[in-house]
Parts: sequence; C-alpha cells; structure tokens
Amino acid sequence: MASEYWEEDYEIMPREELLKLQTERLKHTLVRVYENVELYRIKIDESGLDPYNFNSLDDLKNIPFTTKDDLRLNYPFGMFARPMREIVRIHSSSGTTGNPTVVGYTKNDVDLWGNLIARNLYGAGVREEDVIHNSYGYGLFTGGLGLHYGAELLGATVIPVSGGNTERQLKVMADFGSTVLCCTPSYALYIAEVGNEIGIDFSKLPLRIGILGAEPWTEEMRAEIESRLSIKAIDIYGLSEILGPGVSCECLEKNGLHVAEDHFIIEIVDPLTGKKLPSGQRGEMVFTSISKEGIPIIRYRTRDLSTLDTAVCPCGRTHARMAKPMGRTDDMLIIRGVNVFPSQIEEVLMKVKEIEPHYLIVVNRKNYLDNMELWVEVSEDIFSEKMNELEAFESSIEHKLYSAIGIHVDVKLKEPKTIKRSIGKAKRVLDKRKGEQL
Ligand code: DLL
Repeated sequence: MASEYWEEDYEIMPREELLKLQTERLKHTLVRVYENVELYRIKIDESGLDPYNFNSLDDLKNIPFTTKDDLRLNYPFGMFARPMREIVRIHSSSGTTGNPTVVGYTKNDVDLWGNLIARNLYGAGVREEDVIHNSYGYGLFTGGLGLHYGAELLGATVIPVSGGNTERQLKVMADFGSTVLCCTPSYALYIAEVGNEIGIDFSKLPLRIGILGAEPWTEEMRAEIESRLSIKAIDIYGLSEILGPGVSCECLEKNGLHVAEDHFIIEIVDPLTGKKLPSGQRGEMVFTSISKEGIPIIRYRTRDLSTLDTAVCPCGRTHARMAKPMGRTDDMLIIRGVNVFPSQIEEVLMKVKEIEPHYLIVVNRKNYLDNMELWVEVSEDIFSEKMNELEAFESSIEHKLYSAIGIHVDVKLKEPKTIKRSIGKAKRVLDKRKGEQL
C-alpha cells in the first residue's frame, strides 16, 4: 500500500525526537543569523544568550521578537542572511502603510518550500493524477508560485491560471478537467456564483478538493463552499515573512492545521504582555524558522490569533495543530468599548439561510459614538418576494448578532451582486473612522 504521508519520517516523528531536531536546527540558525544579520546580532546580544552554546529550546523565549517594522526598517534586503548572488527568488507583501516587506529565497529555500507544499497537498488527498487549477495570484504575492512549485513536485498537472477573468477560469476548469482548486475562500465563492450564472453544475465536474487560504474563513463559510462547489475544502495558512503558504495546512480530518514543526517553531503568546500562554489558550502566534537560509526569522509576531493542540492527530501526524486562525490583533474592532472580530459576525451570518455569503462591515463614528453597519446581500428570490418584510428580516438578523456579540449592529440588506467581489483577499471591513472610503 502506498504511504499515507509525503514524508513519513518527519510527519509522524515522535514529539520527543521532533523537539531534539528543532533544538539542533535552531542552534544552527542562531549562529547563522548572529554572524550575518546585524539586527539579530543586536537582539541575541540583548538576550544574553551565547548562540554557540545554545542547547535548550526554552531559552528561545529570551530573544526579543521580530516584527513587521523590523523588516520595514531594514527594507529591502537588510535582513537577508545570504549574499544576493545566492538569492534566487524575491517575494514581497504590501502593507497598508509604509514600505512593503521583502523576502528572499535561496535555491534550498525554494526546494524546501516546494516540498512543504507537496506535503500539504498530499495530506489533503491530492495525488499525481490530479489537475490543479491554481487561481492564487502569480507575482510578488507568495500564493501563486508557492502552490505551483509544490504541485509540480508532487507530480500533478498544474494550470497556472492565476486570479481574475472568472468566466474564462470556469471554461478552463470544465474543459481541462480541474480536480483541485487553489484560491482564497472568498474567490472560491465568487467562482461558484459566476458558475451558477452561466449554468455550470459543479456536482458534474471532476472538481473534488479546494486548497483555500490567505484569509480567515469560518466553518460556516466552509460548509457553504463545500456545498456550492461540491468539493472538500481544506484550509492552508502561511505568511510571506515566514515562508508563504505551507507554514501549516489541514489534513483530511479538517480539525486544525498541522504546523510544519520540523521547519518552524511555533509559540502562542499573550498579545499584550508577550508572555508564553499555557497550552491550549488562545493568543498570538509567533514563528521561528529553523531551516531557511535566505531570510531566517526569529520569533516573528504574526498578529494572527489561534490556539495550539499538540495531541497526536487521528491521521497519525505528530506535528501540532493550530486552530483555524479567526482573527488578527489588528483586525479587532472596538465598538463602544466592545471587542468584535469580523469572523464572529460571519459565523452568525452564515447561519441565516436566506442571505448570500457576501458582506461588508462598515464602521463609523457619529456624535462621538461608534456605530457599526452590516451590509449583506439577500438572494434574488428573497429580495423580490419579501420586499415589504425586509425590515422585519433585518431586525431578526440584528437580534441574532446582538445575542452573539453583545452590541447593536445596524443591518442593511442589499440587492444581489451589489457588494464588491474579490479575486484575492477579501476586504470585510470599511472603517470610516480611519478615513477609509468605498
Ligand atoms: O497570504 C500566504 C498564503 C498564500 C497563505 C496562499 C495561504 C494560501 P501574506 O500575503 O503575507 O501571505 O499574508 C499573511 O494572511 O498573517 C494571516 O493574517 C492571513 N492568512 C493567511 N492564511 C490564512 C488562513 C499569504 N488560512 C496573512 N486563515 C497572515 C486565516 C490567513 N488567515
């Protein structure tokens, strides 16, 4: 019988051995960054650790965090640990303010990345026979090329369709027999919507798996995508500063994303104090890369919130599972003192069957008071049938939201297709308090 794992030796390695491997790899990484990256020489000196005599994972917590600002201040290549002649690829992630962050990969890094993506795809049930429809954007964004190399390494057929021109995507999908769709969850829904409009019955297509990520999505959104596209939807996570996609991914159990712990150390810290949280508690994920050469990163604060489970998964893999990341510390809205994450709203909305999975949260401040509107589309039928009951329908959703999050949200039902669709990461919040405009 063929193995269930892409790299059995590592994926089901007993945790004790895994921790030994992490210690060994971390030690090498610390020496490398100490000798080659000024910022890390300063941080490691500050911690009082001797990188040449490092032998306890527990000491990692003494090294100060790395933040997005560190990368920005060292823009573009100041944190590279290898000379440019060894860098074979550059990616970059644009922020809303200031310099983008820039990351560089050596040949070995590109190979490592491909291997991790192949591991993710294999764990999600993708095989050589599959035809991979890669709608993640190709370019400086890590999604397109990241998935591409891994899919090729696995031996599947890759269609590098990238994002946009959705009708053409659907033609390609139907004509070429795509079996695996890679894109953001919001784009997957848009593909489903356009497909329905042009009369495609997804249950008749060979499409069977979705490798979806790059933005938060709820379990309710997963159910919607699975039923509309007739696929099994798998969550993949990553960030360019650490690698790109492939830092973690769900297996077929769909119960947490396995972090590639043979290449990354994950810590969960209290976002306010920066202190490590007891196991199982929700906090900010902090990652350290222990195999990368181009731009190794020590204790990177992701701002993404999650919990960690180190119990062995029913699939047999021993790598810890992070819960679906449902928010970022900087996504959290504070509305009249109450903390709200967009994902909490999505969770409530997706349970209302008459509405479409397209919404926008609009936050404003009037007379010194914050208010939150929720624009949400209703389906074509409901809109024409229930015109005069719309108000009652709005208040019923307002009630549901109030009982879930404890604040009043002004629900505004919108006509079908009036909320902007996304081909990449969806924008769910318009914060007029910060001067944002439609
Ligand atoms: O989004 C890498 C990626 C590409 C991941 C394709 C998965 C698939 P960045 O553009 O640097 O990299 O954005 C990273 O996106 O810190 C999270 O806030 C968010 N994010 C990524 N994946 C997920 C996910 C890519 N599965 C930022 N669930 C991260 C929730 C996610 N949020």
